Amino acid sequence: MTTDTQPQEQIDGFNLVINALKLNGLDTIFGLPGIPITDLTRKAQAAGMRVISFRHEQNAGNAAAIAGFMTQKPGICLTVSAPGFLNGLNALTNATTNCFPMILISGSSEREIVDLQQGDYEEMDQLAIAKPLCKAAFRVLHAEDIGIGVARAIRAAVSGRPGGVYLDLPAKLFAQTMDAAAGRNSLIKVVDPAPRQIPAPDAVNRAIELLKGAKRPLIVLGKGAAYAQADADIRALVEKTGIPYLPMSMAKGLLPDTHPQSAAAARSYVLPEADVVMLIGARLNWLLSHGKGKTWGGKGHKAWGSQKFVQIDISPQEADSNVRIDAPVVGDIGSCVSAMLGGINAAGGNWPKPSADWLGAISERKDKNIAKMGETLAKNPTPMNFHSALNVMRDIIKTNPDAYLVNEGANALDFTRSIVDMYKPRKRLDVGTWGVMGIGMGFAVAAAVAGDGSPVIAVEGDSAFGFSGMEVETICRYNLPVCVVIMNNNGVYRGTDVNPTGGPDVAPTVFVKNARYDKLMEAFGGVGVHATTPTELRKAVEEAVRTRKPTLINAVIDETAGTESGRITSLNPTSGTASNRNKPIS
Ligand code: OXT
Ligand code: ADP
Ligand code: MG
Repeated sequence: MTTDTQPQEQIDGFNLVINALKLNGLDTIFGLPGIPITDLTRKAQAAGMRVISFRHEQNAGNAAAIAGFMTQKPGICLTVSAPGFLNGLNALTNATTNCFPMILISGSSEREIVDLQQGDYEEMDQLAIAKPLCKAAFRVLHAEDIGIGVARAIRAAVSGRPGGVYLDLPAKLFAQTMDAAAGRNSLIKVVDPAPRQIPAPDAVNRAIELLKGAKRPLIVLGKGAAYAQADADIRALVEKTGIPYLPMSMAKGLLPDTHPQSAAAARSYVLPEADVVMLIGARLNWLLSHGKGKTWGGKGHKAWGSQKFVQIDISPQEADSNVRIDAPVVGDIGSCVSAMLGGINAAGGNWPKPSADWLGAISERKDKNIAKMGETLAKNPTPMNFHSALNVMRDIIKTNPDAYLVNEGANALDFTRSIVDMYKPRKRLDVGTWGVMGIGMGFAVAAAVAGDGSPVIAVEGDSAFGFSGMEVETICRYNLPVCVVIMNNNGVYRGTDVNPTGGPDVAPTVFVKNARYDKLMEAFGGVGVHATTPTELRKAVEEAVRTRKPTLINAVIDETAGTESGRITSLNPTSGTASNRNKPIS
């Protein structure tokens, strides 16, 4: 018999956080334990959540970010206070820059001590530091507010333009208890976390009219289009209009790269020549040369100043950020593309297909570039170079189109992007908007854990790999089907720089020559392979894909093969002139 004097069932902060996440279908935590969140990781695992423990928080954060991109659910990264929080913050900021939804949850020190700056263990005003670097930041002080805090974080991460959210949970919160029934009742299952945003019909009509009048239209697909998971409608829009399209790096595979309308192999031709460009989930930032300048023809080019832009984007502030947008269509890509399709279908057989001249000219450029690349790929030089190694990766992805391809580096990135065709959406995961090194192993782990079960191949520059390389232990620990291929050219961009003073230090871009990265994988029980020829590389990657064993292949690349900064040499302040690169400041 129950009496008033019997203690009520209690629930603590730990369990409220776990239950709030689980209630919202967030069943995986990428993190790194320690004070004050060690028990949170233990209890989360005990409660059936997948807890993936990393060796550095930045990698856990990158995993959470890309899991968010792949699933449209915010990826969860969990860190300790101050230093752990700061390690995670890099990934949170990168996620926000890339419009990936994630929530960084960090334990923090006692508010009273932090605010009086009395020197607590790992003292830091984390909320204030996170605020300018992410989309939203919240702190929860009372157990009864945990449900609200988690709900707000979820909504902020995935609604509108997705991004990173910081959730600050002070140590004291976890031990707070409250009545269990009231606690359960305080949790919120978020209804419609990313509400559709229907575009205004007049905006859709304006865009359709502009496209209809185009002589040389072009569609640019960005990673926002990949994120939106409106794959079938986007394909229908491209195919029904017959408009050539250019995929940005992480939109490769949204339509297969072998699609006849892909203009990827004629990039430098189509950007300046198009008269109407429709951007779908792509910003006119540096990756598109801000929509102006030489890439777009520049002054003197016949199209200069007369190009028109349609931009489909969920952010109303994106339009006009770099050039005039003549027809902004604001809404979620699924709704916008479906509305555009409505207008195109209404036109029926009257929809004007792009002129044969335009399509013919693109085909000509494409064929030329593809033939040129074919010739280069057919060569088999000794030592192996980027092309002969990536020719192998190109075949592997062709026969395993479901595999995820993680990619970072400079030459290792740029060559892979243009050589390795993608066939399925959201399979190419790379350095994104910031061109940031260090996403490699975090992305690879997330693709293996939060993806569709397909194997993961990470093509890494040797420098790029170094930023997250210790996570090969994580890959082995969880026995993930990840095959890391290191394009080892002995350094950043190439391995041939010399110290002009003749002193004992090597040049800043050069690493230990002939390093055996494969041994690193072997140290943790994975498979390590040293590959010096395309045949050895092919055999090793095929074996890794077949067995799904954690594998690292040290692909030895000609150290003279790379170029400064890959394809973005022009962004270097001392651009191009190798001769003045070594000169000291006088
Ligand atoms: O039309 P044209 O004729 O121009 O031809 C184009 C296409 O039409 C054609 N193409 C094709 N031809 C035939 N067939 C097919 N299928 C085909 N597809 C395309 O090919 C060309 C090129 O096409 P693309 O690539 O589409 O066009 P383009 O002009 O290159 O596009 C422009 C861009 C800007 C969109 C593109 O270049 C791009 O996306 N670039 C991204 C670049 C980027 O983000 N780079 C990474 C940063 S570099 C630097 O910052 C690095 N750091 C510093 C650092 C960083 N980043 N982060 C942190 C935390 N710390 C430090 C470091 C340390 S890189 C780096 C490490 C480098 O060393 P590694 O050892 O890791 O790497 P290696 O260089 O390998 O040694
Ligand atoms: P890329 O680097 O591939 O060119 P960007 O990251 O520059 O792509 O651009 C992505 C754009 O997509 C952002 O402006 C973002 O607001 C937009 N976006 C992201 N998700 C959606 C969505 N579901 N609906 C509409 N726009 C979206
Ligand atoms: Mg290198």
